[in-house]
Amino acid sequence: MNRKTRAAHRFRGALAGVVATVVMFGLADVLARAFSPSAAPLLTLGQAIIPLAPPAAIKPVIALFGDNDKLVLILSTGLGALVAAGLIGALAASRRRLATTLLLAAGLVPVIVIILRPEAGAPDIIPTLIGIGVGVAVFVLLLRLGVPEATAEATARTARPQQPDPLSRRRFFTLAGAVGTIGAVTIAAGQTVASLAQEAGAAVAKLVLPTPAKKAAAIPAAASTDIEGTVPFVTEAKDFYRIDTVLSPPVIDPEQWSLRIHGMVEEEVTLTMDDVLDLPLEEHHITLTCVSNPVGGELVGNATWLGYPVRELLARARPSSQADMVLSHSFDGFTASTPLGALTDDRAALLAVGMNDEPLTPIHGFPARLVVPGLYGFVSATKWVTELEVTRFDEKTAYWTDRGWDAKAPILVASRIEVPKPLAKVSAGTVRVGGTAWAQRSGIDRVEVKLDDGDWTQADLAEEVTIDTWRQWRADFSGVEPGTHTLTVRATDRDGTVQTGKRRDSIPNSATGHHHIQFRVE
Ligand SMILES: Nc1nc2c(c(=O)[nH]1)N[C@H]1C(S)=C(S)[C@@H](COP(=O)(O)O)O[C@H]1N2
Ligand SMILES: [Mo]
Repeated sequence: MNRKTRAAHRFRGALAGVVATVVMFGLADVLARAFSPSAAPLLTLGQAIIPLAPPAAIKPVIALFGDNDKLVLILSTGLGALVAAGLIGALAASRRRLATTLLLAAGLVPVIVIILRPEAGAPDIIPTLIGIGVGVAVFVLLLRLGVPEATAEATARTARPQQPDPLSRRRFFTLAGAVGTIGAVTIAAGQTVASLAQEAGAAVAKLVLPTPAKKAAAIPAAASTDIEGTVPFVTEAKDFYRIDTVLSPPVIDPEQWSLRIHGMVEEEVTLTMDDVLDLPLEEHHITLTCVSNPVGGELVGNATWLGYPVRELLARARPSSQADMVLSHSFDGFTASTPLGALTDDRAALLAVGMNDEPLTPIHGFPARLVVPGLYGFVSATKWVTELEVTRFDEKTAYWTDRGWDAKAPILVASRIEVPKPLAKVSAGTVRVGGTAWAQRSGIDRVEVKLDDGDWTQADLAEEVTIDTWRQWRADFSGVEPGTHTLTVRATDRDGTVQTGKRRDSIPNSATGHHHIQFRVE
């Protein structure tokens, strides 16, 4: 066989491998929806990679892709699987049996991953097994139709009947393309079914929020600068940033949920959702911030949370005087370390069940989560919270602390420019600038903006709602000349801390630096 035919056969083999794998994932994913999402091979594979990935690689991905980090992970898992399948397929041009065995073995990897999941049951592997069966069959069929067995292997088995002539190039590619398309469509269908099912959220519908015993003060109109293009003062749940380590949020039945307060306490306390809903719940406006937010970034949101003060819950359990930390545990295994003091002082640290007059959505922690003013989410805002373990910083560590992040992380004063947008074209005359600043627990005292290398100019601040909410600001610059300009912003909190201009990475306790943008005056 000449080199060129050999290469062509390798290519056909690779294509057969890729197509078979697409079919396998597609079929298994769609079938998995009938069992449980944890039976979906692509999802479980991606999920299994998260704890293996070096932390140094995770946070940059979050910083780069923000809320899309999960999509990136799933796509790269899928891409990795396809590349592997392509290589195995190419091998089939010379070693058909070995290649088929390898493909089968590779298909068993997600099966093992699924079995190893704590919540997995035997039916969970059925979709993937069926997917593998059909996928391997597709592989064998495509090889038989389009890739003649290599001479050495074929002559060794002369007893076998003569092979049929391989399909023409065009026919083979059409066939492979058609089967591949069917597989791809199944994957898309599976994803759509999954997201619809989640939206339906039967579990969410079970939870009816009571009228708050203590309403939050209404948000005054003056809290917004109303500059077109600025981020709204209240973030809707659907626009609220999302950061967590699960690919699909756990859907928890509120009737099954409970919160256990234990550890260094005099009395262990367990509450059901009915217990929580019977308590006098309070509403508070609180701005939540992610430590991974890059300077000027969008991993920050402000909502009206409904919940019960953690302070009161802890008072029932009576923490030991030796304790200095609460390790909150999530249903999914995530943990956060919060200084005990931040949960017992007078701030509105909440066991939250509502967000902007609605129950929490599954991705924001349904049925219950923590919200603690003044601390980054990774050390305080545990979603799907199930346990509060009273302990000590020198005894227990939290999820991100084990991955190189600080055990304690108070939110630093920050500000960002929202208008004009980076590289926007603005007409000559007065340039209107607007944005948001935050310094939870302290409050924003001052925001200053600088045009090019000019002096810092004080911005006008919108009304403050509470020291735990972000604050909008605006500034006008008149007589700005045509050409390219830079705007820089910095904020100062009520303790007098001026936002530092020193650039620093977000690990281990948040990025620093001044946000600046460029724009053009026409
Ligand atoms: N169970 C769980 N809770 C979690 C996390 C997580 O990974 N798992 N991430 C935390 C981080 S890093 C942040 S910034 C906030 C984000 O909350 P949001 O997704 O509702 O905006 O949730 C926190 N709570
Ligand atoms: Mo975060």
